[in-house]
Amino acid sequence: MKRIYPETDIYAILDLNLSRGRSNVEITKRLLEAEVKIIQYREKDRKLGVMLEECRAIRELTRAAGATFIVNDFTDIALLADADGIHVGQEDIPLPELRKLVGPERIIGLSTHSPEQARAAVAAGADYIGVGPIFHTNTKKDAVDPVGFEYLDYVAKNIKLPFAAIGGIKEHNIGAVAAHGARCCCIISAIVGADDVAGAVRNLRRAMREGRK
Ligand code: TZP
Ligand code: MG
Repeated sequence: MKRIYPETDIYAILDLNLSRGRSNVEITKRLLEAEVKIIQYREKDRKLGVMLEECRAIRELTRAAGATFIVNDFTDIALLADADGIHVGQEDIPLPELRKLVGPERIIGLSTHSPEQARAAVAAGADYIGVGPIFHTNTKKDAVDPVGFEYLDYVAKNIKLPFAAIGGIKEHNIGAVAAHGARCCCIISAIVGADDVAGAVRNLRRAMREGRK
């Protein structure tokens, strides 16, 4: 069965380094309490065995809660943990090749930074795209320069795929991102770095609703 990329407002990405001593499983529980419907596992330098174990635990929790689970970069871990999908960047395995590995049913997400990349993502069969970085972020060390609202406006107007705005999105600026047409925002530090993770999600949602008006 084709996995569903849900229509939702917040897409949370896990990051152990920013989680203030709490495990990815612990943060996942807080996110699910807050009814977050998409969670991505994005660890770059943990042991593969540890990643698999964590992803299996997160898979069980997200499945029980009816949430979508995406794994960044590691196709082997995504398949072994039965994640709903995989998220990759522009310099990773090209989409047609990736599709051969993950099959037609799993979700493929692709990070994009320009109108050309968005159009290419549609042509290559992405199920959703990341759009950003909208603002400066310290979370991703090799992030390209912020694309600002111009690219977001382009996607909101011209691209039919679901998309999530990403990069430096916080409570004080998420309203503006929503006002520029982002129905879903992808967030790391402002969520996993918060003392009260569920409270941070609530506040982000409220600010997003205000921005849409
Ligand atoms: N891709 C583009 S920006 C980014 C990623 C993974 C990091 C977003 O993290 P934050 O903390 O929400 O700025
Ligand atoms: Mg990548």
